[in-house]
Amino acid sequence: MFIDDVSLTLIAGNGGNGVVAFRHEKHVPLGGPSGGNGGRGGSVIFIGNDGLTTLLDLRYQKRIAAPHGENGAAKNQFGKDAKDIFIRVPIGTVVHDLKSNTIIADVTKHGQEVVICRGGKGGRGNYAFKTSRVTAPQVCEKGEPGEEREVRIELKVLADVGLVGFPNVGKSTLISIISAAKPRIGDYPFTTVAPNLGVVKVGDGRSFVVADLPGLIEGASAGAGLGFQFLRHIERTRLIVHVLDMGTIDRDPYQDYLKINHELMTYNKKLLLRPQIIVANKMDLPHSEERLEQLKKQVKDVDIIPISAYTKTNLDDLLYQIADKLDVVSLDQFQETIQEEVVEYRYRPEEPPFTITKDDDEVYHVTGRMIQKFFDVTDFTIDENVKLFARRIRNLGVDARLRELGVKHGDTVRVLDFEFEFLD
Ligand SMILES: Nc1nc2c(ncn2[C@@H]2O[C@H](COP(=O)(O)OP(=O)(O)OP(=O)(O)O)[C@@H](O)[C@H]2O)c(=O)[nH]1
Ligand SMILES: [Mg+2]
Repeated sequence: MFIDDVSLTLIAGNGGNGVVAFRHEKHVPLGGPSGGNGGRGGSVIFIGNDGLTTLLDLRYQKRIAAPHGENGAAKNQFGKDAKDIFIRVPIGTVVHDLKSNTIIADVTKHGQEVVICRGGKGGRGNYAFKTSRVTAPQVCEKGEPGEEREVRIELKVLADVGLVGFPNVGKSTLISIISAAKPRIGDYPFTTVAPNLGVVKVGDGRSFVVADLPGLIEGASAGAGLGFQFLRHIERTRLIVHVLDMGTIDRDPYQDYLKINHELMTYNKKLLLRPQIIVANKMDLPHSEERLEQLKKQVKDVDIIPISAYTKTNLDDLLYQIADKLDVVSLDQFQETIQEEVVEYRYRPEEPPFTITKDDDEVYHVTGRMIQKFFDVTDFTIDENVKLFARRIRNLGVDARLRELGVKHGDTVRVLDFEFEFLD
């Protein structure tokens, strides 16, 4: 719905492989293990940056991959860790994992780092497997694969300026003449049902983004009208421009002003700390001047800018005042008045280490998080490593469980997508 929304694939680097090696010493046949560990794969990390306002940098990318870790080497040399990839994203960036359909990150602060895809750990070389009993291990691990995710990235920072006010006061009319936005405008309440965004350029070159929001009514903070969800959007704007109708006979601008502020405050007390400007609109209509004088007496602490969106009067003054106000509201100050906690979620399903099911052909099938993890780091071309894999899954309790299920020596068992003979 809003400014930006991009989908792409992010891939962390694989860990480097560990190796099997032995020191060569004269007269010592196996001079002690010396295979080093692989290095860590690079992670893909998002970092909040308040200088960015769009996801444009990501728009034309389909895939971003971090480098792999280096393999270990003989003489117990560790492979180098790969460099992480840092992707700068604007504040308000929300990252959805498309596969699990969950939100995995919500970047709300400058400098906030969120690891989106974790680099794979390096595999251990045979030096790491040396124990007092096994002095010449032949085993090593492959590096773990880096995480890969399909993500949808959405920018939720709505705008610099939010236009608020009762329905029909002229919010959409205003945005339609100060920006290129083309909202529906109508002589009846609730013409606008979803926010419209417009980029406004000021005469001196400054620019800002304005959101025209659906009108609020009394009780909006409790869910009346279209209220509640749009109050959330107001929360994400830096400056509130409060539009009042000065010309329509049956409206009392001051009461309107109080009511809307009451709704804002009920929704989030801190919203009243957000800077406001009052736009006294419809100054082309009769009696508006008297009402303006009246309003100026009633509201003393907020700037009131009289305009007519209809006759396009005094709009330049309004835009300069908005731009000046925005210049002095720091983003930090704005974030302090956001109600939500800084959230940083990662999807961690509570999966069991393994599960055993029976396939259609009556073969037992072992799958699961830990099995996959051990599988990924095993180089099955090396006998010793296959044995290590077998030992590891036995330690998880897989063999015992298979035996309970009635599997006998020599039976076929499927582990992930591969078939093994069960040796008891
Ligand atoms: N006379 C006069 N009429 C105006 C002015 N600004 C807007 N209007 C009229 O007021 C009516 C409502 O305008 P909108 O811009 O749709 O109002 P809104 O605040 O966006 O209303 P909602 O979307 O329902 O919240 C339209 O008929 C506009 O033509 C103005 O400065 N003077
Ligand atoms: Mg409107």
